[in-house]
Amino acid sequence: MTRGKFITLEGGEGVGKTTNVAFIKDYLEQHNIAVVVTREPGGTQLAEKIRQLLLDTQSEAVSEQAELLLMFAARAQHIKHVIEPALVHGKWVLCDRFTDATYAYQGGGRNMKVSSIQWLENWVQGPLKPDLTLLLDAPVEIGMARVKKRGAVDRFESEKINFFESVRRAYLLQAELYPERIKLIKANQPLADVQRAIADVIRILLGLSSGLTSPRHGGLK
Ligand code: T5A
Repeated sequence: MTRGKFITLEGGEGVGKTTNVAFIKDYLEQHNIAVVVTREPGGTQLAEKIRQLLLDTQSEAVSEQAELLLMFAARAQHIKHVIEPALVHGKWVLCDRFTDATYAYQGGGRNMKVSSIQWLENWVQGPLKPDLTLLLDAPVEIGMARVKKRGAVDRFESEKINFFESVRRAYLLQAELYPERIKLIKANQPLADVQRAIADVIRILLGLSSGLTSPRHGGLK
């Protein structure tokens, strides 16, 4: 059986990851692809409990090391019980955030050593890497305004603007380092334009397009 593809969606707070996961799922299913939609931190019972601990604003102060290790503990569980089994069975996995988020938030936002993240990535993931990552990018204030409209904020969303600027810079650095895998989508445009740009990229992965992006959409770097 042909192994499925692993697609991740990344970006700062409120850039539209969850909205567009639903769009991509529909798009792939229209092309008769079986898709498993999941998210990080989370995706299994245990990993969802870890997510609650990580996002909870009431808990005691979380040390940076504990935060990093909890992210990878959840990821180890998620890979073993959800991601790998789906890929092996030929399903495509569509994941709302993955390890690029760790480079962005713990590496960029918390200023933790990239070498520690790399070590954990190699240990937990082995050779597993996404086949495609869509990085939705928008100025921090746009994403935060969308998040605040939604109501209560979680532990990460309560951080200061500088934290999110560092997260954004770290994401853009990841995109520069891995241009083959990470495709940058401008998220501060109307949703229909964002989704046209996403569809352009997905078509390439499906082998339905020559790889040329319509300049009209201007969303793919
Ligand atoms: N984290 C995670 C780490 O620190 N390290 C890690 O390794 C990992 C994996 C998880 C938190 O954990 C941290 C990062 C996060 O802080 P989360 O829920 O996955 O939290 O992430 P959030 O960014 O908080 O998710 P959000 O749901 O807030 O944002 P989304 O999914 O990007 O945005 P979405 O789709 O919910 O859209 C927000 C609003 O904007 C509208 C939508 O309709 C919605 O109302 N919208 C648009 N409006 C106008 N124009 C557009 N183009 C729009 N696109 C969406």
